[in-house]
Amino acid sequence: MAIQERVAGIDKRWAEYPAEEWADAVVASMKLGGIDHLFFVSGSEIGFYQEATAKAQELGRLSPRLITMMHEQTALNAALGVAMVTGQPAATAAHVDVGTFNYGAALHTAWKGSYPVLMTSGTGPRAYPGTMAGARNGAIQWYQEPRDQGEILRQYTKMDHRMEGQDNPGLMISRLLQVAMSEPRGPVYLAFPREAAMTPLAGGRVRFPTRDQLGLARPSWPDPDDAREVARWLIEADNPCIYTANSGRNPESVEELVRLAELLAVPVMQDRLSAALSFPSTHPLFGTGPAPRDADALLIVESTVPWIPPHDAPSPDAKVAWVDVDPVQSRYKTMEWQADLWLAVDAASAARAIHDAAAAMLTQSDMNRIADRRARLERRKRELEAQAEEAAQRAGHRRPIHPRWVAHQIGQVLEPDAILLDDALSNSGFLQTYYRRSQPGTVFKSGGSSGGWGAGAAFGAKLASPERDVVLAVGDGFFMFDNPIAALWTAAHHKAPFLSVVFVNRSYSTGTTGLRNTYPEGMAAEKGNYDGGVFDPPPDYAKMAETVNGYGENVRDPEEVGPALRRGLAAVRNGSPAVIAVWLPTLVEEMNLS
Ligand SMILES: Cc1ncc(C[n+]2csc(CCOP(=O)(O)OP(=O)(O)O)c2C)c(N)n1
Ligand SMILES: [Mg+2]
Repeated sequence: MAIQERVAGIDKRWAEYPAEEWADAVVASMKLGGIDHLFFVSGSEIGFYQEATAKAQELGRLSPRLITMMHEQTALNAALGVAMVTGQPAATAAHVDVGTFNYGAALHTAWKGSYPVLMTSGTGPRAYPGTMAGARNGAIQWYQEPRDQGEILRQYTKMDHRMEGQDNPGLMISRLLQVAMSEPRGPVYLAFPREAAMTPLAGGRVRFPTRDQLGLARPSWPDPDDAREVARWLIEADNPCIYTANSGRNPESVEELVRLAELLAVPVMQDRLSAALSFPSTHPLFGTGPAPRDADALLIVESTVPWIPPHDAPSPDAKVAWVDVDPVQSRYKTMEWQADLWLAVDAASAARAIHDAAAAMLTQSDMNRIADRRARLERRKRELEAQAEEAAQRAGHRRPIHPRWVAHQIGQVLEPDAILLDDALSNSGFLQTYYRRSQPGTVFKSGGSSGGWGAGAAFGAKLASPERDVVLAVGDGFFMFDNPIAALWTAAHHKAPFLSVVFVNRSYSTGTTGLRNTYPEGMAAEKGNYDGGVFDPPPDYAKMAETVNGYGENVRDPEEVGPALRRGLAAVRNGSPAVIAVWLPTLVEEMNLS
């Protein structure tokens, strides 16, 4: 019996969609589930995606846009870029086990960064030749079948599935997307055999529930007693502070956190590893707080590592409240944090509830104390900004160029709504000091620890927000991990150009400053032998842009940094990807300079 006859009418709330084979149902369900882009790297068994999307385009049916990509890691990072900017899922398609392996370290980023992406790959056909549509028809297919394809990446997914004969294909996509999009969000994987994808649907119609018909759970509200308790700790404290990192992944949380912080004049510190801007960096309360060990009431808001124990840990007398949809961080293994209250809620609801509880209990004397603190923190912010500006101006005179100056100049050229991707590693701190970002959704980091994220994610971000500038600030080592030519080609070809600012120190901090920190008295440091940490001379990053008819420039003069960035942005606004490679001292030289 054909599948359509089996599923038709199972649930009358499910709409009917035109589909001649399973692949048609799958692309329709993807689109209905919020997927606009399918990042595709070719393989003989995944031609069904090309056929289904081409057919949908021609017949005006629902389907994501198929985006031709040149490398699977770039494809997955591009999907992460779309998800990070839109909050909606994106999908990838790769070739059998080998393409799945090529997703590579982007799998780590997808998982640790909680991106709701649908990763797929075809499987090597295994049906006996001629017995069904999609069956084996080439010698290579005998090589392609692993014992269990999902096993390759299972520990980096919330759920994985191999599409099989008893499935309703549209339902399975909706279900995978429901899981990916429900908090804590995360990647899901589908192994899609060609034989399954090409299964005919009798009658040319199929029924399935959409992702939203299955439903996404709504964020919960904290217990009002808990909200009052945290409000009381923050009000009574002399030195309270909010420590955040990733809450800005939901842009709505930023406004709620600002309201709470302003009501009580609580400063907000954002971790350097933050996946998104969680608080406006220009706000007087931003960056003016105490270190965790000096605070007496700490509100941790979606931060994975708010301090390094034991040295930086809060005092035993301090009150600690920890807000996260998964506050015990079940995706991470060894965690030794302690808190007085764990609140399993999202940042926006928690901030709103604590704000409302606090507003109802503030006394006049509380408000006077808070006003004093506000004035003190505003003064502190002005001092910090003046010091940072002075340091930047001094750095601006140094030859060779100081990375602090590059970060400062990036801050000067960004439009308020520009999207900045920070993959600048050892220079990320400078970037945070100078980027001056106030709008939610204007700064992102990978959310994981893998190199290779930036250029693919920047392409995805631009594809999803064509009207905004997208700027990638990236270490020269990580830029090479990005598959730069593949990413730049896709940016040029699909008219989604971004500006890459490469910090050319010809070094890995891991293998230079990191090595010296690990072996301060070691032979390598004593002799200045940093083999393994320095790659000098480097490839010409600017020429990489030229290989795809983009704009590239090497900059060695501090006065040229700003003008070069503006030329790069102009090129990008004219439709070409641009690479501005700024030459710095190597990190070995920098250790002796500063
Ligand atoms: C895939 C991957 N391989 C290796 C590392 C280890 N690693 C962390 S930082 C770093 C150095 C990156 O160099 P670069 O991008 O030039 O930045 P810099 O250290 O110069 O600031 C390396 C190799 C990693 N994070 N990811
Ligand atoms: Mg480097």
